[in-house]
Amino acid sequence: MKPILEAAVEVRSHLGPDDERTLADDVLDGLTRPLKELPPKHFYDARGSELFDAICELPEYYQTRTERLILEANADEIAALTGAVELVELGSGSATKTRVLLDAMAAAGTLARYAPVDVSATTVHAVAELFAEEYPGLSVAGLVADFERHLAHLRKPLGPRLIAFLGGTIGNFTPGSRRRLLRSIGKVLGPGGHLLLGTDLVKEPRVLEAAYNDSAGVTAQFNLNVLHVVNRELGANFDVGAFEHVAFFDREQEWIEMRLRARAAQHVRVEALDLEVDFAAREELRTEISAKFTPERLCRDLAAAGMEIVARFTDPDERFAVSLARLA
Ligand code: AVJ
Repeated sequence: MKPILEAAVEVRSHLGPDDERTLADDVLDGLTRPLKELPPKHFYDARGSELFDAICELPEYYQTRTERLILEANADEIAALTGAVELVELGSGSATKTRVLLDAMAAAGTLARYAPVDVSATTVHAVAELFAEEYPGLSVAGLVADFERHLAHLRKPLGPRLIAFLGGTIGNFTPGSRRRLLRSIGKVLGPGGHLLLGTDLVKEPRVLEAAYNDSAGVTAQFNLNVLHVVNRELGANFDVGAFEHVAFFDREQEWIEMRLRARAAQHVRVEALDLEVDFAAREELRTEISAKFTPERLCRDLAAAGMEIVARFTDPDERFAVSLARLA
């Protein structure tokens, strides 16, 4: 017999054993290049996620609290403009931001489904349970997946869909992969769907650089943590203390770049890959780019993905923007 009610909470996983290979692949690719590089997604093990949460509380790091204020001020309008019945959240961020949007949709009387998408199964289960409990009658359809590859696995929309991609995470993507990702989001917006995109804005380099060189040194710990991840996961022997944190604003590219610089020449072995890597003294390994946007760039990137901006919300100092977009 068919159940009368859909299960309130459902979590599906699209990450298989193969996905563990990505760290190994990225390390092999990234550490054998002339300009060494590791993608920022590997920062976020349990300790890295804790450190990131601590970054969000730092006085210099304005992004998280600014975005939250913008959402609080405009969530009702976002709910009204979109008429969204479901919220898809990419990289399910902090519960507080999600709640602001869900509350507005509930108040508008449209809220039916919440779909958190994250690579961390723990995160997806936690937010799924949390919101199923807090919002009686809400159907929760979690997806443990990589939003760069698995968006097509989302359930069919129940009605107008709102896809939230917040926190400025889009900034981690280089211009080409950024447009590719936006295009793949466009494909799953569904009829009447909207994208809610959080982006940090171009501003005085002094302010930007302070946000990535905090005086408490938390960002430095966060950056260095990726070496602990590689040591643990791939049996590498990085001497973490032999590297130092570097972060600067590249004015031409309009992005913050984080690097780890070898204080002296280093020889590193990565057991799982049977790989030997040499660092010259002061050689740098790029660990993150965090793109900052002008309104024009944002418009162009969205247009390149077939989207147009419906509304743009910002704070009085224009530090951060939350843009609402739809297919053009
Ligand atoms: C989560 C990618 C938005 O780029 O500001 C914070 C990560 N890196 N401090 C950012 C981060 C260093 C953050 N994002």
